[in-house]
Amino acid sequence: MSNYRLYHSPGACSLAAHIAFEELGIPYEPVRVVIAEGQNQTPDYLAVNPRGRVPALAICDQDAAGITPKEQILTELSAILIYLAKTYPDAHLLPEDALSFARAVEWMSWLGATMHAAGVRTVLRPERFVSDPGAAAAVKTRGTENILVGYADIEVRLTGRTWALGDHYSVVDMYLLVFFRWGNRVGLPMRQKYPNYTRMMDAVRARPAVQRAIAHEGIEIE
Ligand SMILES: N[C@@H](CCC(=O)N[C@@H](CS)C(=O)NCC(=O)O)C(=O)O
Repeated sequence: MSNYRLYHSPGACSLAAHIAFEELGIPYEPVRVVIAEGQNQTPDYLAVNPRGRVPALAICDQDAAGITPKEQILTELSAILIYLAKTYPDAHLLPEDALSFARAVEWMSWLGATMHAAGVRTVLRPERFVSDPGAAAAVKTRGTENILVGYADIEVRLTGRTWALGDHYSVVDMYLLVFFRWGNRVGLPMRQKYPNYTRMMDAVRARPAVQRAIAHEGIEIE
């Protein structure tokens, strides 16, 4: 029995956690919760994560005697990525020194809050931001303008870098792949418009662990 169950939906932000598990090569059980089919709102899944969101990670530790299984649920992608990187430091999925670690948190906070919650979501789910259905199109238009500013910011920040944090591949690169895919999904010409971002994501996609996660989810990046 593995110690972990990762609840994920194909192509959702949970892809980054899925990749992290594949990179670590540790046993885990991926559990598919297909958002497009409403599986994130079933009583069974709401018992796991009452927020009805993915990813969620079930961590099944044994007590000191190794007998009684105890289970904890960790939500929020950034928290899960940090937990995995800290639990398996030999994989070097996050830097040790304070400033570089903070730089990773800076990236993930901005991706999660600005680019995801206040950005791509306004484009993919504008109806959630207004009660008047007639206003949804305007939310989507403004949201698209906002994410274009965000993608331009990413492109500038990745200039001249091998990976987002510099010389070392990290969970931030996995998280960035989610947004590269979403950019394509909302119709942005990612490959033409963002060459630095594309070059880095090509390197991420060349990794066998990333290819396994993508194949397992059955998704396309472009
Ligand atoms: N802040 C959360 C956001 C999680 C989230 O919203 N995940 C999306 C998938 S990318 C989801 O579960 N959406 C389901 C819904 O909005 O109903 C995190 O970073 O984990």
